[in-house]
Amino acid sequence: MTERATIRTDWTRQEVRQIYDKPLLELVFEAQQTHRQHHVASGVQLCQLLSIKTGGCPEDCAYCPQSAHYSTGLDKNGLLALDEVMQNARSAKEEGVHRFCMGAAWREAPEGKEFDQVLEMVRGVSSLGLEVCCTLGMLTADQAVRLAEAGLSAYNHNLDTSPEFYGRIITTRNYQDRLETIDAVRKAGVTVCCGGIIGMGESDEDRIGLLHQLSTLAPHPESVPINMLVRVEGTPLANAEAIDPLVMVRTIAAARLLMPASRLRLSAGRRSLTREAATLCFLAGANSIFVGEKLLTTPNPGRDEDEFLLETLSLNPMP
Ligand code: SAM
Ligand code: DTB
Ligand code: SF4
Repeated sequence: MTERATIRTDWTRQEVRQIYDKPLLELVFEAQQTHRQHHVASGVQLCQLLSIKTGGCPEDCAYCPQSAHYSTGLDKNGLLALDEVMQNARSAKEEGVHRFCMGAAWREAPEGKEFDQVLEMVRGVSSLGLEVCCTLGMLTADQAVRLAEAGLSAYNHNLDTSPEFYGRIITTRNYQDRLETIDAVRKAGVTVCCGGIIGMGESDEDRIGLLHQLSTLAPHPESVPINMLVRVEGTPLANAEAIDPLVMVRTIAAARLLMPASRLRLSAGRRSLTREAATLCFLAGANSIFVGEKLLTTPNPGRDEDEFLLETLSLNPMP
């Protein structure tokens, strides 16, 4: 390996803008160079999602099919039983999945019996030798510690967009709430998974703002999911204008240069990317994907399709 790019958490917004605004081919080239200094170029992490509590969420996130504020025709479901979660996790493991991520449509993780059940799920999944991640909404410091003790590897909590655009997407919580949960996760010794969504009608400057926020978290989130909005009928963003896939490529490449050692996950929205666009995302530094027919509630490419893609690109799933 050649000399590694230093990892900085003191980026100015102007520096982030300069990187984001580079000519696309130059940006992707530099991102791939940095990628190779910090990662095995042919490696990809496969993650699988499971919605352990679906729908009826009190938050009003404009993109989300699970918000109780919108009628999306989604079937609601209370907390799944441990058995069902374990069955899912076992088959994910058999399919070569490396990280299993459990998501719940909560504003904040509950106290009491339900939280104890989640801790059981974390213990169970971790006992299979899988990395285990949860995304349960806001956490207290104490809940973060209890999740850590149960064996949680990572906690997903996205900043979603720039601080300026945030209020246009969500009104029931603020940016500071998000930062506080991320801080609690970090202090509990759990790795942080934090990223955002593009294609919500935000501007380049908002994407720059998001990247600036993520890349000045110290230390950087170990994993950064970049989601492309999945437009769901019934949500306020159902008719948002489709985003140019090359904006996704640009955002990933900039993220790679800003956070050289983080794992960048090409997350929601892959069904709207061609094989060629996905290839450019990998070239720009993406090295993780969600596999399986479903994300939390919306469809994802099938396993056959993904295997064909990884084989074509000679990408090897992390053991
Ligand atoms: N309720 C918890 C929370 O919001 O933190 C956890 C579950 S929530 C569904 C997890 C993440 O999924 C959100 O932060 C958002 O970034 C992403 N997400 C939700 N709906 C999406 C959509 N339609 N398209 C793309 N990403 C989406
Ligand atoms: C993340 O950033 N993307 C995943 C995971 N973290 C939890 C969720 C995507 C959800 C897409 C909409 C759905 O399937 O409900
Ligand atoms: Fe609730 Fe999370 Fe969906 Fe927002 S993104 S409505 S918090 S489930």
